[in-house]
Amino acid sequence: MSEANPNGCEVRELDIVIVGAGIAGCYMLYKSRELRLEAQVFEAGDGVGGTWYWNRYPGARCDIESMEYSYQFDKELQQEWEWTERYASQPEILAYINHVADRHDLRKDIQFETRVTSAHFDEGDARWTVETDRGDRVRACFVVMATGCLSSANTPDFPGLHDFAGETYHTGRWPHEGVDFTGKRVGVIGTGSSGIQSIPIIAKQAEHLTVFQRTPNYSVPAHNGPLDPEVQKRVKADYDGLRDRNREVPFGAFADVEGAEESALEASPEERDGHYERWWENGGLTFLVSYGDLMFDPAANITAAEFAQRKIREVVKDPAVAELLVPDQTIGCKRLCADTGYFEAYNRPNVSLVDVRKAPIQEITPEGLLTSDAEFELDAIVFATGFDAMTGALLSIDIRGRDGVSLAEAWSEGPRCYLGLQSAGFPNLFTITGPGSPSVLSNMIPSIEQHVEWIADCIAYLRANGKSQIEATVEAQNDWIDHVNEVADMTLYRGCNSWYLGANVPGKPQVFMPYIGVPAYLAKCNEVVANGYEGFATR
Ligand code: FAD
Ligand code: N01
Repeated sequence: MSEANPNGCEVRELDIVIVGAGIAGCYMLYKSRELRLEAQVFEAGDGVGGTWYWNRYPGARCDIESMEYSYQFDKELQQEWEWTERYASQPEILAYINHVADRHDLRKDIQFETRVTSAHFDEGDARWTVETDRGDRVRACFVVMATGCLSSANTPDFPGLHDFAGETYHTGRWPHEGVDFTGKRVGVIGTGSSGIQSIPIIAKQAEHLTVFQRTPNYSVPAHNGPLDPEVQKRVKADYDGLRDRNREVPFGAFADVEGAEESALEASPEERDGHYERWWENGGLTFLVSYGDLMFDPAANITAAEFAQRKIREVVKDPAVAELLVPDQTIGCKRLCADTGYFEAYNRPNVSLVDVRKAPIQEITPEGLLTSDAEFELDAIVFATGFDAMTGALLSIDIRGRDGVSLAEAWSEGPRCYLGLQSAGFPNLFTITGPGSPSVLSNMIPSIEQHVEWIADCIAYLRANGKSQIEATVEAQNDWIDHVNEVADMTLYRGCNSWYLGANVPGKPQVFMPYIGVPAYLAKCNEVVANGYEGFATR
């Protein structure tokens, strides 16, 4: 069945519309085809890959080891693919996703360079009408938002930004042809993971690099390097076993790195330092599981924080610069970073650090940047200022559910979701890694796969049972949000101005968004299904 849209074109009737062609959207398309659904993906970029398509800044790579940061649904691919480094670089991950798209012939159902602008639910026939910035208008039973948790770039609205005479870049919107900073005076604003990965590389190229830091961050050396063929062989010999073990640990990764259950406070200071030293040498995010209570007990956390602070003071030669770089917050409550030569970069004569917490950025001038106590002449500014995380991409689409209520209205005091999969009042609309799911507090590819499979199973269930609609109930959603908050309150995650809380975007409601703990979450999702989609109303 079809009708004419306002442009006189035919309105296509589909089973499912998928928004986004990152890791989530690509797999959702694959699963939709398995269910023989007529599917269409819309993607704003001109290629697949999402995060790995957009974030092409120098030094971009994953900080979950490549053998674990990968799809598991295609068992042959998992055996065939050879990662070259312990932590894969952005070009390698992008090549991997492109390979997946080719291998499964995904592109023919993806419309690139097309941004979805609205999705409206029609209660009369229980269909969503989806519109794009290219004038497409399609109708579908189901809509899956695979729009990404970290896809909506956040560029602070500094006065004068548009009058800057030099070049500006955002790490999450990096030019495909790359950028040559040779001979340039470069400013980087932001010292989160993107800043920490790119600063050492930009420092080597630029004539002078000025880093504008608001909050200093903890970072553990990644100790990246070529992937040991023996590690690759061992993992591949029991890949499913590793994936299963990862489902039983809180972050959904590192199951084979034996995290300690005991308290940091049980060890003597000498034992503790030796212990931390070994974890520091192991490198990366696993430092946070070196003791069992680092994210639960402030006194335990301080021991790890002080160790990491000491490391900064040991590396950075100028004591005043070192003090500026030493964080004063709980370690881990902002996302821990993994770096290659980050603190060492500040020992270079062409790198300087500016504290914009003390003297905030006032404006961008045509020649550079003005803080409340100095002016800096710059040829290029890099915004490593992060994302409107978890809700930004969803709320930039005009989504309207039952009774014409918009998602923006429903989420005006912060996102409200049941299991991060659905929001009450928006039937048949699913979110992949939505707020209230482990998402950004987990190894995201397995979390994405679990969501895609849950959604596909749900659609299959509806069809098998002659039902056409599913919607989270308000009660189940409220109970789940209370539970998300109770769990967060048992930890130290709320203790700083992180993007997990929305604190990085002025005016955003501050609500702790991700769910902490993969195993409990998986058990809940399975229980909901076993109880006939408990907490959801079907009709
Ligand atoms: P995305 O990859 O963000 O894809 C979403 C897609 O939707 C994008 O292509 C976007 O263009 C498209 N889109 C959004 N809105 C619209 C619209 N309205 N219309 C059309 N298209 C739209 N996670 C880890 O677990 N481990 C890591 O090591 C790790 N490293 C990371 C490094 C960086 C630099 C960043 C930014 C994130 C990292 N992440 C990491 C998180 C990463 O985002 C996820 O692991 C994963 O790639 C998300 O995939 P996705 O498909 O859900 O979303
Ligand atoms: O963004 P961020 P990101 N004035 O929000 C500063 C993933 N990721 O792109 O902390 C001055 O962490 C802001 O300061 P403050 C990962 O999940 C992973 O770096 O808000 N400064 C902060 O320093 C990560 O957590 C990798 O005070 C301003 C920085 O900008 C997530 O993506 C690599 C400012 C933003 O840091 C986001 O990381 C990259 C202002 N007005 C990303 N506004 C891996 O290594 C913001 N800032 C795998």
